[in-house]
Amino acid sequence: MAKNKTICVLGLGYIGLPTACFLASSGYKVIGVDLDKKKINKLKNKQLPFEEPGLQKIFQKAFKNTNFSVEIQPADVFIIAVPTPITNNKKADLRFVKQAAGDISRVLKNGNLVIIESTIPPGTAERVVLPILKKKDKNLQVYLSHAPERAIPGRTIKEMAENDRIIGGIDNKSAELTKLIYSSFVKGKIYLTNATTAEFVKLIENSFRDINIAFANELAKLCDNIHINVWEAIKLANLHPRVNIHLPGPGVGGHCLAIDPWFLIKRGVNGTKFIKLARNINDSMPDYVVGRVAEMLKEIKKPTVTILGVAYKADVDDWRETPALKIIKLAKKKGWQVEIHDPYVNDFPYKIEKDFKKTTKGSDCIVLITDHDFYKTINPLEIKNMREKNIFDARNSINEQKWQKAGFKTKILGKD
Ligand code: SAJ
Repeated sequence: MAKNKTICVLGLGYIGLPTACFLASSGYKVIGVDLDKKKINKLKNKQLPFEEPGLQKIFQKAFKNTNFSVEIQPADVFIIAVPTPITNNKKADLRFVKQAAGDISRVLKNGNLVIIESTIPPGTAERVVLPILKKKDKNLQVYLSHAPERAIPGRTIKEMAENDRIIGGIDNKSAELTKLIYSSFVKGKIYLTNATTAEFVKLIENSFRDINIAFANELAKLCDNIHINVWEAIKLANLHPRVNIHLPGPGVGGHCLAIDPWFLIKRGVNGTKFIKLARNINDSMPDYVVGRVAEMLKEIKKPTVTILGVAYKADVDDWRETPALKIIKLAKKKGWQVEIHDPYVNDFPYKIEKDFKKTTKGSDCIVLITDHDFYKTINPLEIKNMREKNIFDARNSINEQKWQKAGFKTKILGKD
């Protein structure tokens, strides 16, 4: 597709914004649309609304080819990159996708291409989005595809350019046209299929990882019972050429693994027992962590705990679906006083202290939830203001000997 075409990207979040930047810096005219006025104003002022390694560089390169707006505008190609949350009863909440499709339908012209990046349940492009796009005119020629993203937060820019991609069209031409757009910046291979298969593939990728982590979490619980070290056991098992067990932790967070498997679970004819079981195991981890910490604190009346890290994973500022939130709520329910530290996260439901030393004052236990690199720089010898020196590490991130030498009683998840 000629680079003089205009591409309108709806939703300027962790995926939409980098995608818009990649397309604009490879020569397309891009209109970035987001309902958040504050975000649009920031972008217009050349400021990024969130941090991601490498984003600043492509944002600067893209700026001259990009317009930011809260209003949809006519274009040749539309990319939907809005969130798909889950409802309270764990069904895909397609509100934002439907709204984006409705907005596009107002400006859609014959021969336009619509690409859905947002993660959606199988069949959504054909059965939900297409009818909305054609609502006004059933005879309108619309090309429609699903091009699910595969980039991991923290490495989004690198992976968006380098990973292979799957593109599924409602017909061959839709898939081919989408491939042309993405090959302007994707260096990996692009494989074409139909829209429903692409929707399914995205969901099984994330479910695979969720199930693998659930297995690791179950192993951690087992090892606590058998009194061996799960981290060592997994490392040794992974030396087998066909074994690749993921790592245990305080639970699975983020906007992908904690949500996407539900889109499959809800479609199972007789229930998708395996995927659901994995979700339940991972969701049980915050409770398990609090139980282990409670064992450490059983002699202490009205304990104070210091939570280190509320981001859903290391070195990001994203706390969506973070297990830390459940852990904090459970700790408070037990009557513990909770102090919270995170070097990156802001706008959290609870107060986050940025000065690490303040959070350990009078504390009875440090509970390390997110293994930010920052925490590896802490010298335990310098922590002198705690009431009791305990640390529970849910990520196997600390140097245990160093902390023990500094007088700490240590416990590591799965290493009892
Ligand atoms: N986690 C573990 N143990 C592990 C790996 C991760 O407990 O061994 C936890 C993390 O701490 C975090 C959660 O799982 O709480 C998810 O983190 P992640 O790094 O596994 O994945 P995300 O959610 O950041 O990104 C995933 C990726 N999917 C896969 O690797 C299959 C990414 O490629 C997708 O693009 C992204 O979901 C998405 O947007 O769907």
